[in-house]
Amino acid sequence: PVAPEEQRFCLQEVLDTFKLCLSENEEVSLEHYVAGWRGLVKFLNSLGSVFGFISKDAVNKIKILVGHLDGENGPKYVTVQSMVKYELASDLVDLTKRGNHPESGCRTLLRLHRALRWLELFLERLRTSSEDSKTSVMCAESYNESLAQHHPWLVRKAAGMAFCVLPGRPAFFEVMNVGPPEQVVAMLGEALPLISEVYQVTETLYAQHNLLDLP
Ligand code: 1PX
Repeated sequence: PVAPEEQRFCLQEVLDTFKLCLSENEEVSLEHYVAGWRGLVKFLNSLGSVFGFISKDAVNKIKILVGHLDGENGPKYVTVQSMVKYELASDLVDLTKRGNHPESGCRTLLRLHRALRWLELFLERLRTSSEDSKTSVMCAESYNESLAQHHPWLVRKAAGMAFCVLPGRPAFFEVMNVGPPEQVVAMLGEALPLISEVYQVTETLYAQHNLLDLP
């Protein structure tokens, strides 16, 4: 049985949230960034409980960021730019080794930022894939080129095992609920430049402040 239309998850809507992230002056809205991740987690959960350990970590990080947004210094967390400025100026970031600020916005967002690079690579592979391409292979290749470099052996191993049970391309496109494959490809073509831009703006900001290796 198919769920009523309004309750069905649609990946297009999720990717659209990333559109809202960037303001005209190239600032990244933390609220929309977090909303985008919430949607992605929902999608991941719909793929099955094997991915639970991945979505759990993402949910954790989302919660930390929401905590900052809703906290007494919430206004400082409106954009990623203001967050970086505020946390650095107030010594709220562990810069070289883990210490008093294991839940800084900067280090927490960095983990999601690295995962966004995985998403970019994976979606690009999906977009240009052919009918007989394997989602598990595309996912693993994207992971190895990005996130894996920041993960210890055990996490890489567990991730690799989870990738193996990803549904095949037709079923995967189905869950995305965007329409026929041609429409999925078109949607990805529109969404990807926006995701790339959010990634690049954040990457440049973090590089400028030497924050790309936060413990
Ligand atoms: C059409 C495609 C849409 C797919 C949407 C899928 C959304 C995936 C969301 C993944 C979020 C992963 C966040 C991981 C953050 C992270 O790197 N955390 C590690 C480091 O954090 P720490 O606080 O310890 O410094 C943490 O150790 C992570 C543990 C969990 C394992 C992470 C494996 C990541 C694999 C990412 C690929 C997802 C595969 C989804 C298949 C569609």
